[in-house]
This record gives sequence, C-alpha cells and structure tokens, in this order.
Amino acid sequence: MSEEETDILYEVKDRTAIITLNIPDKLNALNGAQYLKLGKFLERANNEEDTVLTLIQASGRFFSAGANFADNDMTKVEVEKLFSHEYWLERFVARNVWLTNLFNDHKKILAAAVNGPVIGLSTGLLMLVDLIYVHDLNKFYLLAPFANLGLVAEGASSATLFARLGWSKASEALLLAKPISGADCYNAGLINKHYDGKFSSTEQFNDQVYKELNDAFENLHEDSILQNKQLLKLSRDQFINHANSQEVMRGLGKWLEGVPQTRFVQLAQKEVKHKL
Ligand code: CO8
Repeated sequence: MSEEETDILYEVKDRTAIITLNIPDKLNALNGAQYLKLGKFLERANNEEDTVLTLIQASGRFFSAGANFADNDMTKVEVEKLFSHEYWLERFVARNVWLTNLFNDHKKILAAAVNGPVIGLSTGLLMLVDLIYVHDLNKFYLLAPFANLGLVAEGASSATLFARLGWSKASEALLLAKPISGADCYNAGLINKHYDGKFSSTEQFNDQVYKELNDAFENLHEDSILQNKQLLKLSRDQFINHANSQEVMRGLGKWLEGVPQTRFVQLAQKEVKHKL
C-alpha cells in the first residue's frame, strides 16, 4: 500500500472509533493534506451512529512532531505567492480554524493514547482532547515552539495551555518556547494516567488504553455521557473559540511578515534544532 493510504488510519472497534497517526519515520509530523485527512476522519467519527469514544493514537516513538516543515518545499514557491494573503488564508487560516473547531466541537468522548512527545499545532489539538493517557512520563514532553518559529500560538493553545497547565507553565511553554516535561504535565493534572513505559511496544500500549477506556464506559448511560460532554463544553467554549480566531489573525500577520518561512526552511535543511 502507498504512504497516502496508510499515513493515517481509521477503524471502528465495538463502540470506539480509532484514528492512528502512522508516519513513524517522520515522527508523525503532518503535512497539509494529512492534517486535512485527520480532520475528515474526526468528522467521520463524530457522525458514527454507534460509537461513544473517539481514540487518537500513534505509531513509533512520537505522538506527533507537528506541521511537516518540508511540506510544499518553500524554497520552490514563487516569492510573490509565498508572502500573499491568498496563499496563507488557504494553507494556514482556513485549516487551523476548521481543525481547532472540529476538535473542540467533537460530540463523543475524545481521548488520546500518547506514545511520545507532541509538538506545535498537534500540541494545540491534543490540549482539546478530554482524556490523555501517556505511556512513559520520562519520554513525554510537549513543545509549543511558536516563538522560536516566528509564529504565535495555534490550535487555541493560548487558552488551553493556560487552562490545563496553569499560568506559569503556559508562560514557559509559549513565551519561552520551552518543552514542558511529562512530570510537569502530570503534576499539573493534564495527564489522566501513565504507565511507567512498561509496554514493550506502542501497539501494546495503545491496546491497553483502548481496553481500559472501553471498560470504563461499558455500563454507563450513553446519552448522559454525551450530554455531560456538552455541559463541560459550555463553560470553556467562549474562551477557546475566542482564542482560535485571535490566534489565526495574528498568525496570518506573521506569515505575511515572512519570518516563519525562513525558520521552516532552516528546520528542513537541519540548520537549526529546537532546544530540548
Ligand atoms: N516535519 C518533517 N519532518 C520531521 C519533522 C517535521 N516537523 N520532525 C521530524 N521530522 C523528521 C526528520 O526530518 C527526520 O527525518 P530523516 O530521518 O528523513 O532525516 C525524522 O523525522 C527524525 O527526526 P530527527 O532525526 O530530527 O529526530 P530527533 O529525535 O533528533 O529530533 C525533534 C526530534 C526534536 C522533534 C526534531 O525532529 C525537530 O525539531 N522537529 C521539528 C519539530 C517542529 O518544529 N514542528 C513544527 C512545529 S510548528 C507547527 O506545528 C505549526 C506550524 C504551522 C505551519 C502551517 C503551514 C505550513
């Protein structure tokens, strides 16, 4: 099968829709088409008639290294296009608003089996998940390197990092572009459960999370779960939606200024690396 067919997988198992990020050799960094595919699968999961849970999992050693910096090789795009509203409205503004809303508005329980670190836009999306299970706290970190890339927060992370980690850690993450360790995330209450890295493969870890979650909701009344999800959302919707629209407007400004284009090319050519 071609990479296009296997890069992100979708299956329904009993009452769970499972979405798997499956590009381990690129640490599950996602290009524009792959973020779009992830969004479409999430829409499909939202509309499944018989599921209660949507579980996002990944293969390999990272959950996701964020946007793929080699996408649409920027060294080959005409300069005029690369600094135009048209280019970034389509590739950045529309995509980020849509994806962030999809994650935030998901009707089912949304959970993640997190096999390793998460970076960039994918961090923003992970922060919109209801339940987070991490394989190994020592290997997990989240990195929101927007300040290092000449960008601003994405995926409503300016609101969600604050809500899920507190003011101080959110400031460290966004103002200093520092990685936040698994231990800090656990102590802040972000992580529901971790497993001390005890599984010998990511697949075994993913299976365990699937099984535990299914056991947890097995005897609960489905409509109550889904209504409670709506109620929980009521109080946080306002600040998440506000953050989403403000972030993309500022982010668009950064692309039009042109700093991130250079940083992405430097990352792709391995001239710079994030401080971890
Ligand atoms: N994009 C493409 N390929 C990647 C990415 C990425 N983001 N991250 C890792 N890879 C690839 C590497 O190029 C390498 O491939 P190869 O073996 O072919 O050279 C492979 O994955 C393994 O990576 P490393 O050898 O670098 O592994 P390390 O363990 O040494 O380092 C790191 C791991 C620290 C994660 C490092 O790979 C790294 O810094 N990656 C970049 C992470 C990043 O900056 N992501 C972007 C965040 S910003 C964001 O998500 C929102 C931007 C919005 C853009 C919208 C329009 C384009």
